[in-house]
Amino acid sequence: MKTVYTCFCTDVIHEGHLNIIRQASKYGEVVIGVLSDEAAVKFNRFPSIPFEERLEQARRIPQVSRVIVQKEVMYDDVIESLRPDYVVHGDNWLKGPMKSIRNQVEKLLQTYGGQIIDIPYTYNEDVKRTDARIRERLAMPEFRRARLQKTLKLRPIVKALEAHSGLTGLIVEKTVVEHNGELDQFDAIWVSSLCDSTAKGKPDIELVDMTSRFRTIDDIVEVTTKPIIFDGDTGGLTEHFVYTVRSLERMGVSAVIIEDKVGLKRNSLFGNEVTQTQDTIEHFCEKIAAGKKAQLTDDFMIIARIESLILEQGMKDALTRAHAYVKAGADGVMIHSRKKDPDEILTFCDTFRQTDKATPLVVVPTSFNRITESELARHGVNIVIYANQLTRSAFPAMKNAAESILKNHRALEIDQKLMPIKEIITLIDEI
Ligand code: SPV
Ligand code: MG
Repeated sequence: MKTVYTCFCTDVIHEGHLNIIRQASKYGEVVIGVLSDEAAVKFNRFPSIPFEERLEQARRIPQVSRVIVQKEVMYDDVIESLRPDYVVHGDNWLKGPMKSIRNQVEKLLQTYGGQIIDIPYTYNEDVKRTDARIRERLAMPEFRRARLQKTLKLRPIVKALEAHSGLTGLIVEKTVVEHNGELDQFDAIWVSSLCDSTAKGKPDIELVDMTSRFRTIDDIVEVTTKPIIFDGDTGGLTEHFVYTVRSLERMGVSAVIIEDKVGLKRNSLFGNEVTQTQDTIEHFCEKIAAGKKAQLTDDFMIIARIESLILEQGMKDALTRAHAYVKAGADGVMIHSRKKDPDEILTFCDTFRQTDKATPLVVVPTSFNRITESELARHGVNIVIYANQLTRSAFPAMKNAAESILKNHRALEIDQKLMPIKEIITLIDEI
């Protein structure tokens, strides 16, 4: 009896999957691999049902003789231990980033004469509806809000990228790359005050009011499912911050980060080049505690951002504040720096981790951008935020297009640098 292997990364088994199994069973005994949560979040959508349930669903399919766990996106371990005669998959893996998985499977099977069978993917109304329903479920506020804490358990380091509109939200949501045989994607969306303000043509001084910031969140939540980390600036008055916490929770935001500054807030990357005032430990702790008291769900996180290194107040001050803020109820600590060298950030993380092994640490490596995610993770960092790169990449591209049209009195010259019209009109899915 030949062995036929297929791997599932789905929450709902629909007609398309059953068709693959039916076809597979014609070639031999069918073994299904269910992709682990850790592997699923790397390149596909976040599982909306527990792993055990996904295993159970696979076991219930009549033609399946065995269900195993596939722990990696790539099939290497499974192929080595199972040595299937056939690997069956929907032909949707013939294009896009999934093609690299297929190429690797093909290479492995060739070493012993195994074969791939590509089954035409079923795209009917029922399958489309099922797909849309899973997406909708992931976008529900209850689910999205809880997802950051779940992701923190599944990822060695959670990667957030800035979004300030529906379109940039879609980029964070949908970008998947294959690199060096690995597939990867972003885990969360950072709603930056700098980029949200910049997109509105305003300075980053808490001028864009909360109602307007919430509109940006609305635009993003309408088209995405990933967890949102909101840049709450100073949090404003404590009496106002408690309302902000409730509103963010209601919208399905997972976390707010507030910084320990008072008065006119200026962007941290100015450092002491402009006047910025740090809050007292006591007052900021009160704000954190009030926010925690106002919070209604266990999912939401209030993360305290320490500006001591930005304002050159020293490492000792930064660490004292970190421990005080955690004691006041902060669910995480963000430490910021505008140095090119990551040394002070790493010293902070190492020292903090000597006494606090659990509280999530967040960094924003805009200036110290040479450091890699795995190095940060080794120093105990849990969340890395790429805070402004989409805005900074789009602005020069748009300016260049405007200048080219003005110079040439037509759009021909810039056209080759632009996204084809056909692509832009198909970028957005219609329901
Ligand atoms: C933001 O993205 O708005 C931030 C990070 O607060 S920074 O600009 O580095 O202060
Ligand atoms: Mg900000």
